Amino acid sequence: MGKTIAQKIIQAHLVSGDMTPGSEIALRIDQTLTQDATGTMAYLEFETMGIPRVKTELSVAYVDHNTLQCGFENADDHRYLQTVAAKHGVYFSRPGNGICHQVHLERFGKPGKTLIGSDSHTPTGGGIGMLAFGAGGMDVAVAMGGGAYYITMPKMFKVNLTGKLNPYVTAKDVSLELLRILSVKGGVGAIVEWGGPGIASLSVPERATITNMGTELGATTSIFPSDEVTHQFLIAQGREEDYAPLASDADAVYDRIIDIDLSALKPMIACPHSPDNVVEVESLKNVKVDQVCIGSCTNSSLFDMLKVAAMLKGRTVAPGVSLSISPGSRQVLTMLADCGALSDILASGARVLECACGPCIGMGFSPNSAGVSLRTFNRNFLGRSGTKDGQVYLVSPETAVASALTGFITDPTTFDGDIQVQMPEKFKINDSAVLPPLSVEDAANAEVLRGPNIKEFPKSEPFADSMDGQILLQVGDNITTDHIMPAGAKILPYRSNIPHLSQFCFEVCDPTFAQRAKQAQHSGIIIGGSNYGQGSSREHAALVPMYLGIRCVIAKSFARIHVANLINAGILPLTFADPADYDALQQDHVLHLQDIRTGMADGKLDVTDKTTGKHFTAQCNLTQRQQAILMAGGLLNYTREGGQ
Ligand code: MIC
Ligand code: SF4
Repeated sequence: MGKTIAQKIIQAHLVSGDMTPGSEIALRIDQTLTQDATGTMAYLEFETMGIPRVKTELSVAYVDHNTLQCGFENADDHRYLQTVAAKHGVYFSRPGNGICHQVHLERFGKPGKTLIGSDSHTPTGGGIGMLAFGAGGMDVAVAMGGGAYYITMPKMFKVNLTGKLNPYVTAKDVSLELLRILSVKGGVGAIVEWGGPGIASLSVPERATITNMGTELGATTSIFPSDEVTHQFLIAQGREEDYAPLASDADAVYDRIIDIDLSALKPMIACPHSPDNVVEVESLKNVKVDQVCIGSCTNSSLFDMLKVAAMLKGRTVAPGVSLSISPGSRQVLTMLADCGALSDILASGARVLECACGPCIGMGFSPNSAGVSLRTFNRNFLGRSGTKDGQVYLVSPETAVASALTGFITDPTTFDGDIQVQMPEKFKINDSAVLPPLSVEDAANAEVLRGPNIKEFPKSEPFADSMDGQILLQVGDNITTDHIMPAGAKILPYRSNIPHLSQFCFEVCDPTFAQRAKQAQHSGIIIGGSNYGQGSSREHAALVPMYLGIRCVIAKSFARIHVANLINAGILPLTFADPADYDALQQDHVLHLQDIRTGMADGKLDVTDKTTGKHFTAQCNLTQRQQAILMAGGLLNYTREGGQ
């Protein structure tokens, strides 16, 4: 039987396991990336493993999330990351050099290689034919130490593209269309492979927009073939030697095939507050816009920015709109400056921000009260922008500019003008903001500099065989990690300070949660709906609840990275055997979990609601390794005890 691209890469990297969908597989990881907001924890974890130098082919530490430096915290963390990276064989991409996924694509990504990153949008690398996964910091730390990455063997989906995009219809619209079809849960347990005759007309940055947004489908990852388009991109980046062709076999079998005719597609928009709340832009008439933000790892490539500049050239942003533009990397910004496009952007009245995540993660540029903000980003979760009642819509750069110019949500196909943009034959290459690690000799004596913001890693406890736990919170479907552990300018600087962060846990859902959890007499339990923990890879959404005494989450279903983070943090993830049991539970009920060890091994546990006297069955789909991790009280304890 023929193989898909992903199956070929998995086979070439398989350390253990069987490639039947649903079974656990372990993969050898060629490259890792971290960003600062998750990286501090990942390197603290790596340090506790006592391995002097990373064992991957390449590991890069980026600083792109926390660049505001409103106090000593961020600068201290940057210094920690720079020194810990230098000591342990990791390249360091300095603050301002760009967003990790954009820079990695430009300078390091290689077709056919495996990459894990402590950021959920690591699948952006699929745009260049990498098998790239978002993961929790602890999994990345293990991979840096040469350990395998464990996942459930995914199903294979294929999106077959035909036709060609019409002017002003973009790769972002393709992503939004797929979100409309599949929803934020539709990709769970699957790798989405893109193919068909339509892909030949999509450049690498456009492909990367699509694989980036695959994260919002809940997909394990997304990937494009590596073809002549990939080859030309690598030549233009001065990295022809990194090229390797990659294609699926003609008789490869997919679990689901979705056809999209690019020629029939229209500009799409995701309405508040979910990336799958998608409609056609033209259906939204007379919606006044307060703010437009262009950038993020989804839409900040040179290709995107040149189109933006071409549309803005000679025009002025509407008086009621505040427009921000954050180029994805220093390379993009430099090339915009060199060709004059930056002047066109500035002349339009746009505000140019640093090459960083910025507004995407609520680091500045929050909208006004109840403000309508159009963003070229990938997430519009409630409160993520920093303004609680902000109305965030997700759009393409073209829709963003058309709307910024008129002041209303505007279908860009009504825009008057032509914006043909060509990819350059050569990108401008200057890697001066990427610092190579120290030599082995120099590293031995190098000091790692830690600031007072770096607090000790919280400790989790092994499980006893039974426990009483109090339901401290019951939440609905599609709870994101932004609900569990919000980010934003006030909180993000404390990513290496779990005690401080803990005050904000679940603040969006219930501001009393953290206080109640601290005062609880029993261990804590959270009850979730379906797709619990979607969104970010931040392990803080598991470490902080663990610090607050949460031992178990019972949900209708979980998002992939978050459930792995819960297990790594020593929190037991259970699912309802009968989702109707969810309705019988209420906050403050005390649940008794009996025979936890045997239950884990059997795949089901008997739970008694001591408050009502009712029983229900909770499923516990854990591999033996995951059971052992939980029994040890988390991955760090497990690794310290010699577990693989
Ligand atoms: C995000 O987009 O939510 C983030 C911020 O990049 C996160 C990582 C984090 O929380 O630090 C992600 O996507 O994994
Ligand atoms: Fe940064 Fe936003 Fe991309 Fe996350 S989604 S990596 S915050 S740009």
